[in-house]
Amino acid sequence: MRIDAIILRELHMPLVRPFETSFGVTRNRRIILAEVQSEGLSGWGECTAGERPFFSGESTDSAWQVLVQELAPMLASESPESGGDCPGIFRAVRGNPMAKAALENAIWDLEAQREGVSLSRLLGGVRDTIACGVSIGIQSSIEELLSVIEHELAAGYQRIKLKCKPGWDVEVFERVRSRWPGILLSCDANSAYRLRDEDHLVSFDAFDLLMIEQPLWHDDFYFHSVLQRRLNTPICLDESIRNRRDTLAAIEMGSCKIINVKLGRVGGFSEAIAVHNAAMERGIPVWCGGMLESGIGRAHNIALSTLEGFTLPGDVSASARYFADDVIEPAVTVSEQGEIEIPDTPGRGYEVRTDLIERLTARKETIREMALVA
Ligand code: OSB
Ligand code: MG
Repeated sequence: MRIDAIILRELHMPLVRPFETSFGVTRNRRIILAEVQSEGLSGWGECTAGERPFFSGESTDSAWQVLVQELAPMLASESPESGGDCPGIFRAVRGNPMAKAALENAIWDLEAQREGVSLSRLLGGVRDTIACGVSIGIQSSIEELLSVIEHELAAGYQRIKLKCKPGWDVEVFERVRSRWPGILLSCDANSAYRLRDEDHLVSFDAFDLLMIEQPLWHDDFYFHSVLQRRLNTPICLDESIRNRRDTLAAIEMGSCKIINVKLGRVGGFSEAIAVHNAAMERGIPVWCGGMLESGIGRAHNIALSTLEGFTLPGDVSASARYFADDVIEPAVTVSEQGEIEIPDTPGRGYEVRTDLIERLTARKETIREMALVA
């Protein structure tokens, strides 16, 4: 496909409520969207970098720089046939997976539109609904948390994930479990613990958690394998898993029993499918993580979640939990059974609200192939 133009926009989108993790609080998202125009069609992708480099080394500003200076010019001078060509096109740039994913995923969206199939179908998805869970941030009190959980369970969500950190863990789990003994409950530490906390982490086994997500260092496999040998609760790796090789290493070492797949963290749909396949072949369940995405990234997460190995409820939930006004139409909604229905129209399956996007845009850059001067 010929690339006519790549339009990068940074949108400012306030969250409906602050989201607190062990690494900080997010109130206002600064989201980069990539629009790739080709032969009359627009493909859209989202960069899931955070405002500050606290989840990974990427941030909105670092990704913007790499997209404008390096990745968009590289893509604009190529004619990819499919999203699967993008990792090769971007190979010279090390790291920066979230920036790369914004462009690669836009090409997958374009490809699905050109083929007249849904993105889910193009990826090889096998489901027409997906199971949804919620990730609940650290709250100002346990009472407050209990009321948030009550609200999410009433809405139908199938799994509750609690953000945790030292000082916001066992007491919280005790109160939640005594109120709801049977729900699917998990926790996510975002690397808040160290090996000296091993006995403390082993005490989490009392709460019948579905998993403990990324308890130790963001880049570690070995010490997670040591911890996993002492824990009955499955460890799920998020931050550590950057690609298929990491997936193989983690499984072989016994660092985890479950994997969280995030499109941005692994650099786009190609690598996400490779991670999924490697895990599924080895009997390791995966689920789709979230990064407080706008509707574009959310639509992509929904399509990814339809692959066969996504057997656990993901952190993919309704648009309204994040934003008063989402950039897609219809907004993502979740049924009383806690499911999202997969759209079957060509491409991402949700219309892009370009007027709203223009209003939310704080900076914008258009990249075209450099005209050859005779
Ligand atoms: O670790 O899964 C995480 C949000 C921002 C950064 C990291 C994470 C998260 C979430 C929220 O848990 C998932 C979501 O609801 O989008
Ligand atoms: Mg996580």
